[in-house]
Amino acid sequence: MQRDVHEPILFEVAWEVANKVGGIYTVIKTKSPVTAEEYGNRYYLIGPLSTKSADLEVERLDIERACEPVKEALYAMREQGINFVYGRWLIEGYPTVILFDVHGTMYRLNEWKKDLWEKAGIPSPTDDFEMNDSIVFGYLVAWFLGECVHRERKAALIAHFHEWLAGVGLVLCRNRGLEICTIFTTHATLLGRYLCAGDADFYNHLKYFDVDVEAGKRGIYHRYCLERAAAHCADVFTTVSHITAFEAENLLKRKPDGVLPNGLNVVKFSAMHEFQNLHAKNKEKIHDFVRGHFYGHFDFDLDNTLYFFSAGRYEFRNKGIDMYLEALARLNNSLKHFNSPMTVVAFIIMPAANNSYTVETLKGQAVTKQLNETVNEIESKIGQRMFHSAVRGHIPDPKDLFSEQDLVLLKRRIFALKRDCLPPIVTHNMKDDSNDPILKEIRRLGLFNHPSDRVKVIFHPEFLNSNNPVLPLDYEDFVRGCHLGVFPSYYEPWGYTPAECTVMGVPSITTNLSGFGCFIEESVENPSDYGLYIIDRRMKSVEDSVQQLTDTMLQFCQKTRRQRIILRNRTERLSDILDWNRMGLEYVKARELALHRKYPELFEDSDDEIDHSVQKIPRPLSTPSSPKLKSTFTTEQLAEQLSNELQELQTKV
Ligand code: G6P
Ligand code: 1S3
Repeated sequence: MQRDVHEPILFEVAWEVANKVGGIYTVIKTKSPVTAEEYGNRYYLIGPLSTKSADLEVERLDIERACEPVKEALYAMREQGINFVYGRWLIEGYPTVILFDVHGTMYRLNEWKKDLWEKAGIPSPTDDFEMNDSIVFGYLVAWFLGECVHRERKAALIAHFHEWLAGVGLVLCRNRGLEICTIFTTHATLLGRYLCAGDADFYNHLKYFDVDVEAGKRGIYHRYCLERAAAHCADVFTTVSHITAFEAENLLKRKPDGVLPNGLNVVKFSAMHEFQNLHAKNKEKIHDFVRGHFYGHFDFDLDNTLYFFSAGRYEFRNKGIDMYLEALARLNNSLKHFNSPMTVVAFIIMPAANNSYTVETLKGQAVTKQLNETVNEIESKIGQRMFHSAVRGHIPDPKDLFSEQDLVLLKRRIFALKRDCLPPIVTHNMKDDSNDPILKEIRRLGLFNHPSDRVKVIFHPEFLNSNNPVLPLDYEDFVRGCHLGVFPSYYEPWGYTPAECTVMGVPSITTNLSGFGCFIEESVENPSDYGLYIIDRRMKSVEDSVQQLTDTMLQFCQKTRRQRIILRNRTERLSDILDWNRMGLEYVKARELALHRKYPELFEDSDDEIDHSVQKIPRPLSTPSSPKLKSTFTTEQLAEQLSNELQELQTKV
């Protein structure tokens, strides 16, 4: 049978469809508008049913509205007692979703486990609940795709599976010989993550690990088998970055066919200064928090204070928090040594087990709030007195404006600001304070928020939101208010955190071990001119990398306000290269390759690989240019750059 490869139906399968767990949710969600635009109602997202998030995020619809093969496939499954939600995900792009009830189908688990072992040789122990979920999910997906492929006689079908948790469905498609073009994207390898979190010299030994033994030692052999099988069964195998491609080739033993980097939905403001204003507005809110947190020791100048932060999943070594803290301690010494007027407040936003806020944290915000209210009250009374006097034609005597009573009230508020202890490092009561890796390291380094310290540390072990009683900001607004994001990751297949900083015009530090860092190195001629600093963690010793990080932060502290404003403008200008409108093209290429491999006779050309040629973004014109660069400019590029420079100058004025 000849299928139409020009208007295929696309199914994208992931555990994080309308179900937020980590970074893959961001990938699927932010990519949806471009894919929905390309495929229209031929695009279906398939995930597990999590009623908690589905109730909030999905508009349930009647399956009558689905296209014929999908509708019939779902009816057939419903007749067999399978429960699912069919509807639209309430996000930009409004894509159609099919969410299968995995837990409601657990009664089939043992039968399907046995089948997976017999057909694919993939073992599954009883106590790995995530693996169990992935098996039931995979069997439901393969069942559904099988029903569709038998009913759809015209269009070609593509199924794109993300990460090992969605891998069973892919393995079964291959095993059952379904006529579907399959793509598998791994966003991190299981073994890579485990090896890096330990003490392995990962990148230098990548070629030499005995993968089965290492997976066995860590109790993940069965998951590893599934991940490896999915990588090998796919028509097209991809990862999110070149560094993860290298890792996958060595650990999963298949060289990826291509790299599909992660994009973002870039929202551009019509005027450049708008995002700068947002920085100033949100920085004010962080100032409010800092005044409260450091009450009694608030002896530094907020005009000369910089906010640094690191955030993400709590993986101490993988996310480079060990390096961040060590470099902060060195920065503290340098700023003291140079008698710098600058203070750095360094935040760590990483969820860890806790029992809510400490009394000290709450008290800090309460006493400064009271002081603020008292000052406002006095201010209003002074205004009234001044008015009453002036309305009678008298110029008031300043002594009469501020009463004895006001003074007493103010003194009481000021006395309440006294405290015997240092401002806390951590905002919450930690469940295991003495063994927490971040707190242990801070103790070792002696970063205790002493008045003489020029670097202050605040660990907030919970993600942020605007209902937060002490730091009421959503994560995005918090990032906008900060000056520098610091993400010195050791293991980071992509790394959305510095990418998000970029689209918000906030400079950041990443490493050449993160997928994003490598992508920027390939695409931008001199990233630091754009406020993107890439620490070398690949070729340098740990000591040298820490020093490079320290020097980068120190140099940032030496910038004037005007230089920081210009830098933010340049950072924001880079955001276009991270937009899905551009990044999504790699997904298009992967799908074309999958079709090509399944139906080679229908294509004229004989290309059997993804073309990743990139054109580097040159240095901004306002930095001293290199002769090489001058000769590579086209007139259009020059015109565009000049118009950007003009905008920069206007912002400065
Ligand atoms: C933005 C605002 C300016 C403000 C500046 C502060 O650019 O538009 O009004 O002066 O931020 O920058 P800084 O780096 O000192 O926080
Ligand atoms: C993974 O999530 P993680 O933070 O566990 O996938 C993300 C999306 O592709 C990626 O950005 C990240 O580096 C990976 O590690």
